[in-house]
Amino acid sequence: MNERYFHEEEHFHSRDRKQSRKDRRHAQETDRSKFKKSDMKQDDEPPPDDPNLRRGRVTAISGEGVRVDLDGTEFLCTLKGLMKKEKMQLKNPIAVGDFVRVLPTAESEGSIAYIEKRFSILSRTDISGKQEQLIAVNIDQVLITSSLLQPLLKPALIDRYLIATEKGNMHPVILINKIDQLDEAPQEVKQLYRDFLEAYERLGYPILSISTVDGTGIDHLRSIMKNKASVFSGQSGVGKSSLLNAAFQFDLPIGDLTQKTYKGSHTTTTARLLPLPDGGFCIDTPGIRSFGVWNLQKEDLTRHFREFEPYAHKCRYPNCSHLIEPSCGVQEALAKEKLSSIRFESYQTLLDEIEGLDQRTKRKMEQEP
Ligand SMILES: Nc1nc2c(ncn2[C@@H]2O[C@H](COP(=O)(O)OP(=O)(O)OP(=O)(O)O)[C@@H](O)[C@H]2O)c(=O)[nH]1
Ligand SMILES: [Mg+2]
Ligand SMILES: [Zn+2]
Repeated sequence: MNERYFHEEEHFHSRDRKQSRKDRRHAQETDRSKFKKSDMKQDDEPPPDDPNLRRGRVTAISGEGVRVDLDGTEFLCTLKGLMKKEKMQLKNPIAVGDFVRVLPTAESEGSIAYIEKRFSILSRTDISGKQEQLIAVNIDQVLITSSLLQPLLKPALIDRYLIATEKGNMHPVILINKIDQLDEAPQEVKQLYRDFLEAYERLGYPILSISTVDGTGIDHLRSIMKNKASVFSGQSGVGKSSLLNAAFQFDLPIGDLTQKTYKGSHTTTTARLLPLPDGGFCIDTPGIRSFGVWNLQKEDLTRHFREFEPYAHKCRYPNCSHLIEPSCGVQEALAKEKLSSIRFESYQTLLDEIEGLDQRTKRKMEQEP
């Protein structure tokens, strides 16, 4: 995302905020009920009653501006006079998938006057760790894409996506691409794949093993995407764009893997909303290096690792972290292989992230005689 563009926008909004404060003061003086209303969030308010506004959907965002589809024509738009809300926490006030009202200003140009309330949000923590970065909004399902071997399947990353998907009000589908490489994969990768399937299928997550090389699962993928809005997310090089090309004959650029690490080369650079030929939409996104769940809380972990619950009841301490405490039901179940060690490792990393490693060291010291 172009930094300069957003700095300009911020400058614009600071002017706009002053005006809106003035308006609010005026409203307070004249009508009490109006004052209360203006305290509400922007997206809870109805759209402005202006017959010149046209409804459209954001398809891409770049340094040039926001691309909005208005009845099949792409308009390049600016943000105007809105997005005061949650400015402090949100890195980007508008995202691919947003439904907006646009005031056309020239042929194929316009300004966005209103953003509709979002029914779902896929977001992450931005690089500074302090702001929420929207990846895509108003989508039904997240196609959490990984590959078997190159890059290696990473259950811990999948768990992060699963948590973000649930928090953001979407359905997850796990895609394991490059399944054509299963036969040639080292024994430990085959074992990881089997253990992964066993643990995550038992939890009820839909998993699709797929390949753009031999065509495995492509028809199935097309059928689950039909008439839905889906977003492809995952590391660079797992084959998100390749899958879209294979399923819908798109012509998206595909990157090479780096020879040493078998990681991707960040070929897709901006998220883009594409209509599907048989109905529905999809969003191809740039591959991520790491994924921090925005506003990750302990309750999220309890909800996500719900298979721990029956065993957690047996822990001696009601606030047991299941990491180092004695008489821990979860640890016992883990030792008896009733719980998946893949899932437990994920849990451990995420809890450390919430509490900080210091907390774990502190707890350890408390436990030691
Ligand atoms: N063996 C195998 N290779 C694949 C498969 N699908 C994609 N690839 C290869 O994986 C590499 C990366 O594919 P991309 O589609 O560019 O990956 P991406 O996830 O879109 O990557 P970014 O855009 O960088 O996030 C390319 O070299 C593809 O040819 C597959 O099913 N099997
Ligand atoms: Mg790509
Ligand atoms: Zn415990």
